[in-house]
Order: sequence, then C-alpha cells, then structure tokens
Amino acid sequence: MRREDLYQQAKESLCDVGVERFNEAHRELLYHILLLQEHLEAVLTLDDQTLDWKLVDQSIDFLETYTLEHLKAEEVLMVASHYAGYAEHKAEHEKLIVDFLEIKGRIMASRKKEDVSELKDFLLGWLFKHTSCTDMEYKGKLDLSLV
Ligand code: FEA
Repeated sequence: MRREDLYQQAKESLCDVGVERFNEAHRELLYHILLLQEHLEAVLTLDDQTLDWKLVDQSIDFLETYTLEHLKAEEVLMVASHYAGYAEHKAEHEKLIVDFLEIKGRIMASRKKEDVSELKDFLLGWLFKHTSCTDMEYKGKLDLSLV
C-alpha cells in the first residue's frame, strides 16, 4: 500500500485529544514515521553498507526534533492548566525520550537496518498507545484559551 493511502487510513485511528494543535502534531508524527518506513523499505534489498543512511538519518532527526517539541508543548499547556496528571504524563514522555535515544544511538553506532525497523515499530506503537490512553486523559481538562 502506498504511504499516502496508509497514512489516510491510519490517521483515522488516531484519537481526538481535544486540542487541535496536538491532533495535528500526532498526524505529523504518524506521517513521518511512515516516511521512515518508506526510506527503509526502498533500501531493503541493499546491504547495510549501501543503504542510503542520509535519508534515514534525516528522517530520524526530524522525528526526534518534532517529538521533543510536541512533548514540550503538551507539558507547557498541562502546567499552565494546572493539570493533575502532569507528573505521570511527563514521566511517560521522559521514558519515550530515553528509549528513542537508546535505539538511535544503536543505529548510529552499528548501522543496521534491523535497528531502524525497531525504531519505526517502537515509535508507531508508542504513538498509538500514548495518544489513545495517556493523551486522552487530558481531553477536556486543559485550558484551551492558552493554546
Ligand atoms: Fe503526550 Fe502527544 O504526547 N503524542 N505523542 N507522541
């Protein structure tokens, strides 16, 4: 299935967390995880040495930067809204960052397609689980006048 079709289908499964800016960020993250998957699939027949690591690295860098910005934006709004679940939610974000950086470090050090595949699966799983459970808990509890 083409990335665009896959994206259109998968984005329907993302939950509405009640803050349009965050819904947009979740869709953007999904799109870029699928892009990473595409870069990976395009070079699946190549060996680890001939794989175009530049494209993969760009994709990972974008995901890292965008994810960090998104998590920070949620945290800022949770604090400003005096959201009771802030500490727990932030701890989940911090765990994601640690796990993300651990897999990224492995990719940089060993340049193995399997690690990129693991990162893609990890981020996809995390995005759907976190947005449908933890992010949904703040729905209706944040001060939208501050967005
Ligand atoms: Fe609490 Fe939003 O974070 N979703 N992501 N990633």
